[in-house]
This record gives sequence, structure tokens and C-alpha cells, in this order.
Amino acid sequence: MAYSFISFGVRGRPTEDGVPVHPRPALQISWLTITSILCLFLVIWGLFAFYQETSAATTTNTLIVNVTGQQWQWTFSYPQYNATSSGAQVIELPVNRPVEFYVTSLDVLHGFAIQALGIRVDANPGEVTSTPIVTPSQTGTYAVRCVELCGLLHSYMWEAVNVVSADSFNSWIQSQGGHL
Ligand SMILES: [Cu+2]
Repeated sequence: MAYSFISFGVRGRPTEDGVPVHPRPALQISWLTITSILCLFLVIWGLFAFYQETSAATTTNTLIVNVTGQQWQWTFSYPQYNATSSGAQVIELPVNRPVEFYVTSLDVLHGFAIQALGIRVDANPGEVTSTPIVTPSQTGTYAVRCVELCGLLHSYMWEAVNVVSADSFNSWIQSQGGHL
């Protein structure tokens, strides 16, 4: 752009028409070819990285958490442990273990988000949507929020997530009625 401004710029009112543009097939074809190859390269690279991540995740012991939104609370269940946490206002996740959320809704559209883990997905009635697999790497307390305006008490539709050590998680799961 800078080059064009300097070498082709005209000050004031132009007095004559610019040079007509002639087709340059060699330039057009090479431009299309080069940009197509670049795009293809990025697509193939992206797909390769995506599948690599997906297959790596399925071989580890991913924790599955089912999430159900309803006006105006979240219910979490841990199917691998037969544990359910309903209206508890706090759930736990083990640190350094991959986790995948399966999200749905009982009534209206809700939005399930844990900002600290980079998770944000719609909770649709009648549909189950899975999130990307994430691995919490630091213990601490984070927030689960509803990020779709879903009615009167929407702003109260949040819970805390405690990311804890594996031992604490195991005892918490048992306190929720789960079996290890
Ligand atoms: Cu909601």
C-alpha cells in the first residue's frame, strides 16, 4: 500500500485517466496457485493437529462430566462414578486430568462457560454438546457461569469449580454418593 501511494499517487485533481488494466494471465494463475497452496497447507495442517489432539485425548483417562442446565441452576453428574451434584453450588475437578463436558438443557437455551478453562458452549434443550477436552493445570477456584440470558434469575445461575488434588477429588466424589 505504501509503495502504491508513493509511486502511483496523484496530488490534486487528476487530469487524465489512469493506464488501462490489461489481463495478465501468468500473474493471475500464479497468484491463485500460490494462495491455494498456502490455504491447502493451512487446512491440512489444522486437520492433522485436530485429529492428533482428539486421538491423544481418547487414550488417556478422560473424566466425563455431564452438565444439565435448567432455570436456574446447573446439575453435574459424573457417570464414571455414579455421582450427581445438584444445586450444590460447588463442584470439583481433579488437577492435571483431562476433562470433557457433555452439556444439555432441560428447558431453554443456556450457555455453559468456565472462562478460566477456555470453555464456552451452548446448552441446547434436546441436544447434547460436548466441549473440547481440557486439562486444568492449576488448583484453585473457578466459576461456572450461564452466559445466555435465560430468564429472571439468569445472573444467579453460577457455581464454583474447585480444581483439587486427585485424593481430594476422590473423597469428594465419595461424599457425593459416588463409587471409585
Ligand atoms: Cu441459564
